[in-house]
Amino acid sequence: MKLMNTLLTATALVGIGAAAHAEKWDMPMAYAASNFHSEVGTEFASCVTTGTDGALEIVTHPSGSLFGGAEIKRAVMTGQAMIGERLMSAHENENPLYGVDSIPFLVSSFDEHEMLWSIAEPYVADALAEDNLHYVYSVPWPPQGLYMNKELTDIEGMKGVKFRSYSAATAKMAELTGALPVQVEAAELSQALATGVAESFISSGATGYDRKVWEHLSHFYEVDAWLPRNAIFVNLDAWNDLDEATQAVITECGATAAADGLAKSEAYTAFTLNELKKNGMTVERASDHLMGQLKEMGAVMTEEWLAKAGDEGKAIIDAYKGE
Ligand code: PCA
Repeated sequence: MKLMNTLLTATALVGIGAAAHAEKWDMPMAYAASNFHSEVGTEFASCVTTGTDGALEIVTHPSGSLFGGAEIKRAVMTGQAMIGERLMSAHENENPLYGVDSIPFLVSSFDEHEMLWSIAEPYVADALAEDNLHYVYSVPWPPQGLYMNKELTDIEGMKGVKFRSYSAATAKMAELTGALPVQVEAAELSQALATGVAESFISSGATGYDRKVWEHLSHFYEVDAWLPRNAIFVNLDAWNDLDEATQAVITECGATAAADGLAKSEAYTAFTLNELKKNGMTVERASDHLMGQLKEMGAVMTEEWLAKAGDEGKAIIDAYKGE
């Protein structure tokens, strides 16, 4: 009887121990499940689940199904979700450093962008820590181009056009070109185009492909304005509560995901532009005249960003230009 009791107690303790240690984290993500960011996030989640032998299970929720894009950062800051993915530049209004990847025409290729990011990453990680978030990894979107429902040869053509924005920089672009900005998450983009709430926007070929924009728009101009990033972050209190071994698994899975995400983003660039063409869109580089006008606007935005971002912003840009 005594032995029986001991066995029962031991079993109960093991049971309680496992229940107390196994955790499940829901990971809200804003973009379609088939998008490469979401795919990489799902692989990252299973890497953590496997790497911790199920002690920490991460479950992804793409398409803004758990929290819409605009709510994800706050949800993780406040612990409503322990981990999430968000487009950093959508939060430039909170901290200019979040918009370091959206300074027009500072970088136009993946290589230039990665060089800028290697300098900016620790600054952005510090900014996130001030917001009670631990930065895990991030992945760039392909270069940003202009989607229109008509031919665009001169910036004048954007006057009065309803322009979907996703960040402070995209809203500013609308303002400077005389377009009318309307903030819309990618998950609601098809709807916004179908109902005429938006009739143009700046984004990657990837988002145009994901949202089948050829059903509504006719032109994509490659202008390579910038490459914005999605970051994955953990609630800082939840992070600090993890043991070191679990933190190490998350960090390693994050490094793998970052490398994989970059490769996927690069591969997706040509693929998606081709798909836009195949589906009847005119895909071409913007004319020199239009590029010149856009770059003038970019110079104004760069000055404004530097004025807002202070010493840290200047340090990043100076280091980048000195490379
Ligand atoms: N797609 C995202 C952000 C940048 C991009 O290429 C979007 O349009 O919401």
